[in-house]
Amino acid sequence: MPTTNRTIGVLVMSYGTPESMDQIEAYYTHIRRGHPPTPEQLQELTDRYEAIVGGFFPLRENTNKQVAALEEALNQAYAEQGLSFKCYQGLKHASPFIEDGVRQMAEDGIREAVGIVLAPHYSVMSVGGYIKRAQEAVEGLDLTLRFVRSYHLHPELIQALSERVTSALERFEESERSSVRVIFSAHSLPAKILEMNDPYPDQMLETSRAIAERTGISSWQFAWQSAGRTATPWLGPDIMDVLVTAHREEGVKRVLVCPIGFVSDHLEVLYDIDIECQHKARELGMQLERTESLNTDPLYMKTLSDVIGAQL
Ligand code: FEC
Repeated sequence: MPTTNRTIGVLVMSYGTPESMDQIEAYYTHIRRGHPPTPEQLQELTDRYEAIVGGFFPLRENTNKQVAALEEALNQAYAEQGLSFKCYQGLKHASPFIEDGVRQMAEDGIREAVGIVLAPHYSVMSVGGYIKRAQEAVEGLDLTLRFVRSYHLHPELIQALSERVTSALERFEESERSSVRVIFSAHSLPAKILEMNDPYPDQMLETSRAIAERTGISSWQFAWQSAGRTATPWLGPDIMDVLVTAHREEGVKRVLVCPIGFVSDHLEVLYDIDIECQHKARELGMQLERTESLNTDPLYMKTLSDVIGAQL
C-alpha cells in the first residue's frame, strides 16, 4: 500500500538537435556560445546532417522516445512506494532548453525534482555544464532539484552494452571473431580537463574494462572521437588515427566500434562512425562494424530509473 503521494519531476537533459535544416545555423551558434559559424563551417555541418538525415533529425525523436519510456519505467518501478513521476525535457543547445524545462516544472507545481543527463560519464565540461545551467535556472524558485552525476558502471548499463558487443561480434565470420579489435569510443573534450583532475577519461576506461571483462574480450582499446576543430589540443588518440595505427602497426583487419559515451543514434554516431570511420576502414581494407545504440533499451531505462530513485 502506498504510504505517501509524492509527484517527482525529472529533468531529463540531452544535447539537443536542430528541428529543421534552416535551424542549423542557430543551433551551431548556440554551441559556439553565441558566435555564429563562418559560412564554410555552416556548410560543412549542413553537409554532415544531409549525409545522415536529409531533413530529419534522429536525435530529437530518439530523445522524445527515451523520455517517454523513462517516465513509464519510473511510474512502474516506484508506484508501490506512492511516488509518481513527470519527466520534462531540458536540452543543452535547442528548444526546449534546460531553463525551459525547469520553468515548466515550477509552473506545474512540482516542488521536488531530480536532474539527469542522457550521457553516462561525468566531465565538468559535459554533464557539469548541464547541471550548472539547471542550478542557475532553479535559483529563486520553490523547487528542490537534485542531480545524478554519472552512472557509467551501473550493472544494467554494462549488461546492455555487453549484450550489444556480443551480438555485433556475430557479424564477423566465426573463425575471425577472436581477431576482432573492439574500440570503445566517446566524445573528445579539450585536453585542459586533464589539469582539472576531471573524472571523464577514467570513467571511460572503467566502462570499457567492465564490458571487456563481462564479454571476455581481450583485444580492445579506447579512442576519442568527434574532437572539435579548434586550435586548442583535444584528448587523443583520435579514433581515425587508431584505425590507421592498429592496421599498419599491429595488422588488425577487423574492428568493432562501441561508442560508450553516447546513448542514442545521432550525428556523432551516424556520421562520425558510420560514414567517416567506415570510409577510413574501407580505405585500409578493414571490416568495421558498430554496436547498436541503446536508445530505449529497457536495461538503459532501468539504469536511469534506479539512479533517479537513489536520489530520493
Ligand atoms: O545529432 C545531433 O544533432 C547532435 C549530435 C551531438 C551530440 C554531441 C554530444 C557531445 N558533444 C560534446 C562536446 C562538444 C564540444 C564541442 C562540441 C561541438 C559540437 C558540434 C556539433 C555537435 N557537437 Fe557535441 N555533440 C553533438 C553535435 N561538442 C554539431 C559543432 C560542430 C563540431 O564541432 O562538430 C565544441 C564546442 C565549441 O566549439 O566550443 C566540447 C560532448 C558530448 C557527449 C555528452 C553529451 O551528450 O552531452 C562531451 C550527441
